[in-house]
Amino acid sequence: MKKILVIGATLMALSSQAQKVIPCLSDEVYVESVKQFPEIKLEENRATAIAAAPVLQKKGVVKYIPVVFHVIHKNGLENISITQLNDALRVMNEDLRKLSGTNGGSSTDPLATDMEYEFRLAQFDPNGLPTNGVNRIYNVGTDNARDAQKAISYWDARKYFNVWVVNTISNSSGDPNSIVLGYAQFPFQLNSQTSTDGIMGRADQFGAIELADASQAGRTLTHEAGHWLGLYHPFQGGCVGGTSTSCLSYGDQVCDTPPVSTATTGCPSSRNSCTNDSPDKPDLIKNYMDYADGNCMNMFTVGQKTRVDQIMNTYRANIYSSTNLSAAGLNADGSYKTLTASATKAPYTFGFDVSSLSGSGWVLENYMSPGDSGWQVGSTGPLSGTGCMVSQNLKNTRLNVRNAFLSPNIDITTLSSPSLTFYMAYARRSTVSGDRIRVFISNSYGRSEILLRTILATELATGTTSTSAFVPSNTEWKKYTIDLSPYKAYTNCKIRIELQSLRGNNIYFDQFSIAEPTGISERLKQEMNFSVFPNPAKDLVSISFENKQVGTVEMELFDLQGKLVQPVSKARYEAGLNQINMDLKGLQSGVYLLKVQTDNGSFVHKLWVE
Ligand SMILES: [Ca+2]
Ligand SMILES: [Ca+2]
Ligand SMILES: [Ca+2]
Ligand SMILES: [Zn+2]
Repeated sequence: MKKILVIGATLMALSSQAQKVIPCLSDEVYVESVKQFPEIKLEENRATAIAAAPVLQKKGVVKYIPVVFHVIHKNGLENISITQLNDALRVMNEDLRKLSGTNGGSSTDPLATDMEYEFRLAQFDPNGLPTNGVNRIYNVGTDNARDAQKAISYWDARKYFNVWVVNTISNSSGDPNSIVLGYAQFPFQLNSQTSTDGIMGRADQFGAIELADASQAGRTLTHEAGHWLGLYHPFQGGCVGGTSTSCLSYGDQVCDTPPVSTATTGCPSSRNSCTNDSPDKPDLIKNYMDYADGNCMNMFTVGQKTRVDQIMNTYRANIYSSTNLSAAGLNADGSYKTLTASATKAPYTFGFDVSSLSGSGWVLENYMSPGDSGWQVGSTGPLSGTGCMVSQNLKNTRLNVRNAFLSPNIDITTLSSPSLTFYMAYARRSTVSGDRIRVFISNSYGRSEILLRTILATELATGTTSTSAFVPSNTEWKKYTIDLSPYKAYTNCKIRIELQSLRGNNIYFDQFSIAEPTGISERLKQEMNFSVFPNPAKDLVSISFENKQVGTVEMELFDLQGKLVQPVSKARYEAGLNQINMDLKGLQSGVYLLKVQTDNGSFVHKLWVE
């Protein structure tokens, strides 16, 4: 049934000799499942009957499915980044939606269709708590993983699409020279095998960036998702199901996919492996459910969509129901529910002058260096105060180790031109040191990250190249500034600083700040001769400012939690001196922030109420 192909493996963590690549193990695992749970075969027959009598589905209704990635790792390269996981989702969604500008979108085959299914990282976990949709668990079960290892991390499969990321997958035949790329469980197995429902894939099959195997273009997952949605291989059973009376019950049980004798390999320009179909049509080489190269595949068919809609409606309707989406933090239209704004408000600064990060909201992700070469707070060499972040990178002997630390969620909507600043100090170990820092931003719990900046070793180096541990002097720190204005609507802004280690020396980080750009707001404040009197005040304050020319000035009073206490004024003011009074009666004593927005920018003025 399964053709095994041989390619020169370039996959990670493997020897360079040729390996048998098994693109998909779903059929073999299914046979094992039926042995264990014979009733699945009856359920499959029922699914066949249901799919053969399709009820007309509403077109144009996209079904959204919450996803959780379980990354089982042993601090190795299989612990892929959220950037790579997001790229994996991108490929699956592009393929399922036949999005224009992608491989699928360019298909002109009249049978090619938008499947109208889309995956979204979960925003809430099964307990309703915030999540970025990724569970990372250290477990040596990441090697030769199979169904048994799914228990290491699992969420209710009726509510989430479980995807397990592992280093290697065990092959049924036990052939040590074969590698399995992925496998899926069919929808009609759900009731018998709930806790293993989902797909498992090798870490290098996720997406098409970073550590991904470029030759598959991330489409191993598209293929496995196809099984999870209810599709078989077009070569299922070989040259059967090729007539109008047999196509719904034999082969892949889809009528518009011609039968295929054995799996397609590579990307042939044409192939007709079965000639007993009537009418005799060429194989659909580019079908995602065959085994052509990832870059070759580009279509699901109309018939496949009809089958999927039937099967999904029968077995998985709950997962895309609006109630379930809501519980996972999604709206019915696939957008994310608005999050409660973080209680931590910008302007925000943190100097790492602490002995431990606990309670600070800062989080370490030293997935690849659980020892002391990952990021930690340290008291050696800080730019200011008593501490700073340090990675004793000199001890990182493995290459491309990635360790990160993350800021708390910060509401930056309190700023008009949020600006991120921080300082770093670093030295190279030698001229080949290729370490790099990447700075990411996201809204809400680290999901859907955007890369803000990549800083290479040449730019990072502030100290003298040395093979002994680098400790910076005060003059060996460098300031970095990144404009966050494009993200100023983020109510839960999270910054992730990631070091990718490549033979360098120690690296230090201090004085993190998200605030209005210094200079600009201060200058504006000065130019306007902005003043508040008295300050501290009790019942009434007088605000005065000068306008160079006529223009709008808007003032709002916030408390330190960033909650709007009262709008103060929004009006056009004449050129020259302007004065307004603000009533403070009823305000609790404490510190307030007066946000002033003008045509030329904005600033925040602190106000003390007695
Ligand atoms: Ca068929
Ligand atoms: Ca044919
Ligand atoms: Ca410090
Ligand atoms: Zn398959």
